[in-house]
Amino acid sequence: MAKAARLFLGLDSSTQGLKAVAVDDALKIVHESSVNFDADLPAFRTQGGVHRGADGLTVTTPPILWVTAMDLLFERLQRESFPFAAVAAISASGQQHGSVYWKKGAQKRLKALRPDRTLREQLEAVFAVTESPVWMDSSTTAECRAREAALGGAQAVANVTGSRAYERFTGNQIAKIAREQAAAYEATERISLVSSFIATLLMGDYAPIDLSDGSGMNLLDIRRKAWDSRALKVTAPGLAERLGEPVPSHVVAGRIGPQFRRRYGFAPECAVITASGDNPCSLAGLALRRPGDIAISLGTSDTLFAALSDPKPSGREGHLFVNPIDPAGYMALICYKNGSLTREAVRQAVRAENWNAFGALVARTAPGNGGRIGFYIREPEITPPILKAGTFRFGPEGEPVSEFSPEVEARAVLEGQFLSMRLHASAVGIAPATILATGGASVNPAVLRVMADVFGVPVFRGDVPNSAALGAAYRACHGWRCAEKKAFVPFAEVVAAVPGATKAADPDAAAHAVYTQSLLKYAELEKRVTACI
Ligand code: 5FX
Repeated sequence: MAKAARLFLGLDSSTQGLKAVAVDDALKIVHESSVNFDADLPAFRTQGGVHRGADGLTVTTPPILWVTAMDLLFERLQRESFPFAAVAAISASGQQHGSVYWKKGAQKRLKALRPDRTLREQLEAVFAVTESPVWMDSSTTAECRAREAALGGAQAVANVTGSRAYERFTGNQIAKIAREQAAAYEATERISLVSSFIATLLMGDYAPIDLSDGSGMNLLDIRRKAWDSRALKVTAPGLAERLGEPVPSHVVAGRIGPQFRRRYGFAPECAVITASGDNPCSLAGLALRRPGDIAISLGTSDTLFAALSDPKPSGREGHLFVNPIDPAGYMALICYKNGSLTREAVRQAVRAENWNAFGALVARTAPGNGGRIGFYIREPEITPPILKAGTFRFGPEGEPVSEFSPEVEARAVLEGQFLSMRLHASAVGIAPATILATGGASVNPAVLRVMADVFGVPVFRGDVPNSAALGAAYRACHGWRCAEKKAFVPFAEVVAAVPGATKAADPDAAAHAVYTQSLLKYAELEKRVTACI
């Protein structure tokens, strides 16, 4: 590839693989590379990057797999003649909530990493826990209930940490390890998140946890931006020293370590910008630049995220994190399990042969669907928590009905999903001004029309593949610019050159007014649905 002037490298250690995206000074992508855990590292026998326990709840990945993937990714970059020496700064994204337990003596090993050997050869024996719990794990219900009981309930936990106690959140995972594997916990010198773990490998020394990914642990006071001593205490003994101090996401964590310098040819001054979680990095990668810009990713699961300044923690729904690109602000994340697969199941049930035919069905009904509302829970839902699957349909007077006509059914699934998003987004303080729709279903005009009308704001469309790795690269550039200027540079200035997305739908005021009425009814019915199952 052509010799680049100055590059910024972003890595993303996700559930299924490890990716690298390099951008130039103008934030244009100049190189991409990746490793898939199942296909490229079959010896670890992962499926979708994870090992599942016999209980159906435990989900883990060996940290040595992530180490081996780093060796392989950098070998690939080297083979592709990637110009390591041109990298001014590097940062990483990691799947949120996963944790790594470094054994006593590991820091010494990290500092003594040799360039003539792989990381794997040198780090095989440094983990106190050889299977790291990841975000898909849901085996810590007992720890969650104990946390909420000790700290005054779900709302009290959310008020401090930004989320009620969730099984996958790292504090609850640490509590389980301290209880079930007491000797391993005792032998642990440091705990990293997946993000800070990748930065640690890059630096050859412990990298700090950033405030944004650190908000996904049920341990951080998101307003004071420090570990909450009560939350630490109910988790495990001696936790503060094992976590280290959390830092803002844009700060320089250190320089690239000697192993990477000498093995691959990085410049000694190459900065490692503090790593963060995949959702925080995606917020950066989507380059949401004005307050009120929110993104809705329509994929297997649907995710809504937004930057906001006045968060309202909820003991029922959503997560609030410190904002990764503006340490004075916050970001909200609302996850839905019933996304594209549920829309697809309804499309098939109404016998629409493709999404155009589905759109034509939707167009046969009016916004508001004559007062009919449906809940399509194919998978146990996260928002709101609905553990039992089922379809719940209600007529204009709120009376349960057993079926809708195909055109009413087609509209009902879309309206139900977006009314839920509007309701739960507003509950945590999100007031959208624009929506960026991404993901597979964002190509569908019928979907975007209902979205624009329900929220009453313009919808833009723009798919950003690998938004987490790209966001890590943008954040590397942001952190580097802040360090160069010795002052915080607004992220919007850094991404000013990134082309904006195209507008796909403007809201219709009359339709929006109808949906504002529907929302009241929807909220009532949602209470009934969640109460009866
Ligand atoms: C967010 O809270 C999640 O658990 C997931 O989106 C993971 O971050 C996926 F890696």
